[in-house]
Amino acid sequence: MKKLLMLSVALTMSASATLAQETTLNIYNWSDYIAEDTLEKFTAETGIKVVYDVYDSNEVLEAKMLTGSSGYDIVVPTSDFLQRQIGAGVYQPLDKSLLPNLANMDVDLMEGAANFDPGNEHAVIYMWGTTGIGYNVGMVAERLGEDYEVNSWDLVFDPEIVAKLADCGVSMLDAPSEMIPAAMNYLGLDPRSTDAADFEAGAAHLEKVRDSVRYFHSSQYINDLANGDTCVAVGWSGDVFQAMARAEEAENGVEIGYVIPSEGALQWFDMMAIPVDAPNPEAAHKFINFIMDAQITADITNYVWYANANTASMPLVDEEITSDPGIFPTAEAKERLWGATVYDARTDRTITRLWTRVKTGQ
Ligand code: SPD
Repeated sequence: MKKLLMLSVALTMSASATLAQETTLNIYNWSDYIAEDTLEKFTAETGIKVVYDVYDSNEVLEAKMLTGSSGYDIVVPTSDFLQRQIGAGVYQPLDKSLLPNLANMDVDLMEGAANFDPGNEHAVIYMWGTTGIGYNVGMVAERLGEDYEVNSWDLVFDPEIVAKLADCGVSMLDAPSEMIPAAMNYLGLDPRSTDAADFEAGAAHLEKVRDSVRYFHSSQYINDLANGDTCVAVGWSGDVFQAMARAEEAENGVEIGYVIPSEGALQWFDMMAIPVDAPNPEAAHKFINFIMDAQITADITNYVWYANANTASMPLVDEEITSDPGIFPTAEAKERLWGATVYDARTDRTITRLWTRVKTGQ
């Protein structure tokens, strides 16, 4: 009898291990946005295999989500895109009973995210950051003078200044809903405006500096800044810090700075969400809960240099990161940050059309 019981326990165990191993979780996340060992740890803990794809643009993710049947279980849209996609019925409500680690999350930041997803019904903050300017300290000083203080959008939006930097390589994000409002803000207009005339003005200003921009791309600048192949990039906070870290590791003499310009900048939240047609929502909930573990989130922040919204993780995050105002902005800098506007389809089309004109001149 005892032997029979042991056999049945052994069979049950191996059956559930096989079942777990057969389960695959399909994740679609931003590039350069996870620690080296996160997925390995998740598989070791749950037995769930992960297939992990990356993108570097909300527009690319949105196109896939609106088409449907993406096959993904977890995706990570930015909060403004998330809101529009929730409206289109793209995401399923979270089952919070499967997410006990929600207790680790920062209440204020989750409340901020709830502006885009009332009650945080569909998504949890993955990481957050700002869109500012990364620059090569030496190359910029060579061209603008040792005393030039980099603290303004002038660096990329003043046609005379950016022209002096064109030879060492200036890049901008290929992100129309960020670049055009940043230019509007520089002109003294409300970056959250949805007035077509304001978008026209922002785009027209970008056209004035277009000839000084080497490329528009949203991930290539990390390596280019790190290697000294470009000298200025409008970029996302953590990505610029990753460039700094890569340069330091390479010991190539490249020194990189990141600034949240004095005129203000966009603050954004990237959100983990489960598509309505996800093949494996149960495993997706397990993954979201796993990411909200204090140590796992701290490991990610320590690797990708992005701020997280997990209060319990903070004591485990390197002090070099928690004390850096480029990653966790000061209260004074926070006053100058603006949140993204959710655009309706018509406004979105206007922005896309203007962006083509900025990039191609047509
Ligand atoms: N390499 C990770 C980049 C994450 C950027 N998130 C997008 C923010 C859009 N406002």
